[in-house]
Amino acid sequence: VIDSQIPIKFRETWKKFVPKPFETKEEFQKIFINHVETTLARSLYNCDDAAAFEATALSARDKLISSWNKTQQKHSIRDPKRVYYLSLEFLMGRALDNALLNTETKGISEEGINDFGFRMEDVLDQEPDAALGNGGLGRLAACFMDSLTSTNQPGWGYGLRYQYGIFKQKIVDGYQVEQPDYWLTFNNPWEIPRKEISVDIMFYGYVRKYTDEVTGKQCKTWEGGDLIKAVAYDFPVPGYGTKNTNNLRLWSSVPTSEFDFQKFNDGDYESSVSEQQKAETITAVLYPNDNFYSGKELRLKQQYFWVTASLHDILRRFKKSKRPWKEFPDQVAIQLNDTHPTIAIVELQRILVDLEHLSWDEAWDIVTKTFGYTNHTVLPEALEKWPVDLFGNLLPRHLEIIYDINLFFLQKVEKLFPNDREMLSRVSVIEESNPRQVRMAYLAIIGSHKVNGVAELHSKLIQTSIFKDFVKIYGPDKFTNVTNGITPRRWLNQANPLLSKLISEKLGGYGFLTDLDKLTGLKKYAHDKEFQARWIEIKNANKRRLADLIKSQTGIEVNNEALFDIQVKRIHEYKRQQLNILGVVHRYLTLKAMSKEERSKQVPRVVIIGGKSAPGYYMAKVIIKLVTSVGAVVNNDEEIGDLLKVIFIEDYNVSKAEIITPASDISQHISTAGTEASGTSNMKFVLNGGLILGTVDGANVEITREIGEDNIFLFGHLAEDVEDLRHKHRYSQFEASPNLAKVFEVIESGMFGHPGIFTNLINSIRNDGDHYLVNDDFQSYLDAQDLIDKEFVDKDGWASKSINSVAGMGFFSSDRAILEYADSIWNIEALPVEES
Ligand code: T68
Repeated sequence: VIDSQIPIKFRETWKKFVPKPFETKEEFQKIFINHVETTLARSLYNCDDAAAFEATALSARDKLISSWNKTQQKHSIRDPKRVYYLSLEFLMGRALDNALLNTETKGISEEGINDFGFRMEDVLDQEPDAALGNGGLGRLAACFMDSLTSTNQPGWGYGLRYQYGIFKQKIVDGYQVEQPDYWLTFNNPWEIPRKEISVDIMFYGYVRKYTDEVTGKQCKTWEGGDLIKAVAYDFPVPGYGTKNTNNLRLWSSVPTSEFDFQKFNDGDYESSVSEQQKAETITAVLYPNDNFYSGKELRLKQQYFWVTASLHDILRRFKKSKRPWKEFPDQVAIQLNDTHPTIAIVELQRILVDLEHLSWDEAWDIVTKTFGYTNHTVLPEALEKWPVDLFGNLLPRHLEIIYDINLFFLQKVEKLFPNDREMLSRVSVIEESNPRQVRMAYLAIIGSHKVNGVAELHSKLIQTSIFKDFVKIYGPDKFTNVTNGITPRRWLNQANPLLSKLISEKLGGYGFLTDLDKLTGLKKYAHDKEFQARWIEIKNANKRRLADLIKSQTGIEVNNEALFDIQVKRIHEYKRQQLNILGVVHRYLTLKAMSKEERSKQVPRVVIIGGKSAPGYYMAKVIIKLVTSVGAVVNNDEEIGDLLKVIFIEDYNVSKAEIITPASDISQHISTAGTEASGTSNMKFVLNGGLILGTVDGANVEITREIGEDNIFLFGHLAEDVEDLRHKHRYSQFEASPNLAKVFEVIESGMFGHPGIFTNLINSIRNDGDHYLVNDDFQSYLDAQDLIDKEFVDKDGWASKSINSVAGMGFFSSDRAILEYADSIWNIEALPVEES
């Protein structure tokens, strides 16, 4: 066998025996049993739900691998320009239901396992979530993988294979407690270990100067550091309505064999084990912060490890084509999901200059044409800055290159703005603080050809605030917007099969799942009584499904007739769960003050809040405690009964979101204006027929435009007012809105437990400048809630709002977002693998 290829004369035989993916129930059953009996070494006497899950997943995987192979073969032959999506987080959730639905084999496989006495629901429930992300950013990457494949884009994702995903949240005595999420306890049927694909990654070491013997040029090389090996694990990403299957490649760290061997020879067994442990820690655990930067060396190691392994892989693929380096940007687009992979810009420049010996300018031209950078936040505490010393110690050559990139950049700025000294220090990649810091966002802008925000308002904000100097320097064309989206496959078809089916009946098939604009066809049914009735019945069924989950997790029975009011997302002061729960206390006080007669006229509510706090985020943890404490009082107040329930959903994650999202009447997206870059759960809730209570922030603005302002409950100050309000707080006395003052009073009276627990939370609003404008927006929030109560009574009116909203959601498909990236940033084209 030459060049690892089977000789031509044997290929016909080979092709004859290439496994055929299952198409019928019987073929599925055959493969399923084959996996139970051989892969799992079990039998019909020894096959529980867990084994059934594994065998079903392996059967689905076989099917995916066969289309994965075809896709990769086609890409190898045609060698199109590809995009590489670099993300430290991929919040994929469960894969089995998605794989079966996307390959349109759920029906036959369900019948297949039913014959053996299994229920699909129980089997799907065996799968642990792949929770390799924190929140919106990681879930966006997962939706983008689905859309890349479903729109046939040649593209791969690159990330890290953490052994521990985001922690599991337990509520103990009303407080959040974290438990490790070791998600790899059982075999992971979805991953294909590629132990043969490995890259040695260096850390620390020093820079050596030398003169090139051939050219006589002064060169630099980085050497003498510790080596750690990255090995590849591949995850097939199924698309819907296509034979394409893309790849998500996650890297795992292991010790280099060289290192081991030497230690072993020296008889130093113990320390060879400690090397092993050191290597494994790099990809051991996901950092559990959302929208917060913490400058830990291990985090920088993760970033460099991942980026370098990925770039190495990308370059190897490019080199096979034997094209000249200047064609690299015609073949490769790399998207930076936030600043986490920014070091890729420096690493590529280093490879091209130090190892491939291109001139600085040639190399830099290639680099800047290759990268695009997506910004996900304007919050100052979330912007990555690395202390120069820490950086230079771990990556000495990279720090030098950053200095050079910065020098050339500042020279350019000086030419453009010769009299503006301040500008130079404002835009320098190095912040002259103590300690000095490397500003990763600035480096990402300088090294990319396009910078985008994730919703219109956010993209406008970054251009006028944190990056405004860069707009002056580069002109407006470098900055653009690509509004986020969500995949309708998971977030409608999978999460809400009943609604998906009803829509397909009306629109003549499931074409809307790949062309979401087709939903406009629902408009004409918005006032159709019969359709409204079915619409409402589906919402009720989804509410019952959530009520069952609540019952099983908390023991609390909720009234299905009640208005389900949901806020699920990471707990963060800027997302303002405190506003929600303070509003709940106000509602409780109002109900308590009513006569029985008045009470009987009120709309019952179930307030559902869920989400994780970063383990070290004190104030977010206090907010959780307030929610659970209010729940403990309200839920046991017999006078109130079903009129108000307050539920905290423990351990909110992707698979719970699939139950929760279809069940809302109202969901809350109430961030302080200008702080939530986009939000994506807002899109998920509306797509599932829930209405929104929200601020004029992030993608809420565009959702309003698409569905009509009569179909959304907006409140609060605008982003343009925020700066003035904060300024005012610094110089004038706090004036509590009377309703908020009352709420503070009862919390301080001890109604919800020892008031000391909540002192700091109340003080952050009353005494410390109310940075998130809780007080400023409080009355407006209560007014919006009153309006909701009023409108909810009119069931048909509400249903028509809901139908019209869904009809307007086409724009928020992540397919649309991916096509915008493909067109305006990546310059790539779809390459479908035809039916064979
Ligand atoms: C979110 N960001 C935005 N960050 O908050 C949200 N941060 O508005 C937006 O819709 C979403 O990104 C997608 O664009 C995050 O989720 C993080 O999780 C994160 C992780 C590490 C460090 C900083």
